[in-house]
Amino acid sequence: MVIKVKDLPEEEYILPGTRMCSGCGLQIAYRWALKALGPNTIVCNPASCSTVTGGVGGYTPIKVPVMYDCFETVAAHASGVSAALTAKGKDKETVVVAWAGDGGTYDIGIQGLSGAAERRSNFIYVCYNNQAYMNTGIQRSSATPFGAKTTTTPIIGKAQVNKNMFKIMRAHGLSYIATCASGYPQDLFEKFQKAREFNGKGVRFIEILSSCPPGWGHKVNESVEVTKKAVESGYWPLMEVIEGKLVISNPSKKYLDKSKRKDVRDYLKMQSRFKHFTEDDYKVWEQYIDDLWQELKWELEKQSDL
Ligand SMILES: Cc1ncc(C[n+]2csc(CCOP(=O)(O)OP(=O)(O)O)c2C)c(N)n1
Ligand code: SF4
Ligand SMILES: [Mg+2]
Repeated sequence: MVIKVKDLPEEEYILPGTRMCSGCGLQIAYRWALKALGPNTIVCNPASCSTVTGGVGGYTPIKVPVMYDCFETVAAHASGVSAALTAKGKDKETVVVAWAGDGGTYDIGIQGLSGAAERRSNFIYVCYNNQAYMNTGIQRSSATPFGAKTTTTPIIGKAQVNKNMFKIMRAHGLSYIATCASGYPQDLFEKFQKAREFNGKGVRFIEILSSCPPGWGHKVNESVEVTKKAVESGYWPLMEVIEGKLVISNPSKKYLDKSKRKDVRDYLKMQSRFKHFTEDDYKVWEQYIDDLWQELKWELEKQSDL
C-alpha cells in the first residue's frame, strides 16, 4: 500500500533555504525522512554534503536537533546518544538517526557501524548514497559504481564494481533493512515509519540512492527522473529485509520479470559520468543487473519453500 499525498503530514522539519545545490536528491530524502519520523528525532551527522544543509552562522532550516561529528564516528556518536536516552528513560518517545553519506558509511565509518550493529545499539542508520565523496569535490568511494568518472577516476572511470553494503548489513542480522531512492518519496516515507516502529530492536539500516546533479552530470530538473530510471532498469531494487525475510517493495516487484525492466542505457546516458562508455562497459552493467535479480529470485523461491 502506497500512502496517498493527501494523507501525509503537512508539518515540515526542513524549511526552504538550505545550502544544497538545486536538484539535490539528498535534500528530498532528508525532508521526507524527517516528515516520517516527526519532531521527537535527534540526528547525528558526520562531515558530508548533509552537514551543509544545517546552514551557517547560527541559522538553520532544520527543526529537529542535529549534532555534528567527525567523519568516521557517526555510529559511535548515535550509540552514545541512544544510550543516554535509555538512561534517562526517554528512548521510547525519541528516535535517534545517524545520517551519513556513502563515504562515511562504506569506507571510513564502516567499523563503527559494524560495531554498533553487533552491539544492538538502538538507532536508525541512514546511508544516503550519492556514490562518491561529493562534498569535497567528487572523489570515488567504494560505493561508486563501475565505470563512473570522478575526479580521482578521470580517464576511463572506476575500474571496480561497488561494494554491496546491503549484503554486508544483512550479515549483521539486523531487525530491519531497506533500500529507497530519492525519486520515490512515498516509498521512503513508509520505510522510515516502519524503521521507527522497530525502535528498541537495535540498528535499523536504510540506504537511499540519492541523485547529485554536479556529481552525476545530469540536469537539475532530472533529479527525480534519474533515480526512477535506476529503479525501472532493475539496477536499484527497492526492497526490505524484515526480521531476516526479504520483501521486494511494490515499485520494484514487476522487475522480477526481466522483460519488464527498462534498458539501463537510458539511465546511464542521462549522466555525463558514463558518457565515455563503450559497448563492453554497458555489458558489465547489464550482467550486474541480471546477477542481482537472479540472486534475489533464488532467495524468494527458497523462502517460499520453507
Ligand atoms: C577524517 C576526515 N577525512 C576527510 C575529511 C574531509 N571530508 C569531509 S566531507 C567528505 C566527503 C564525504 O563523502 P560522503 O560521506 O560520501 O558524503 P557526501 O559528501 O557525498 O554527501 C570528506 C572526505 C574529514 N572531514 N575527515
Ligand atoms: S554536491 Fe550533490 S549531494 Fe552535495 S549538495 Fe550538491 S547535489 Fe547535493
Ligand atoms: Mg557521497
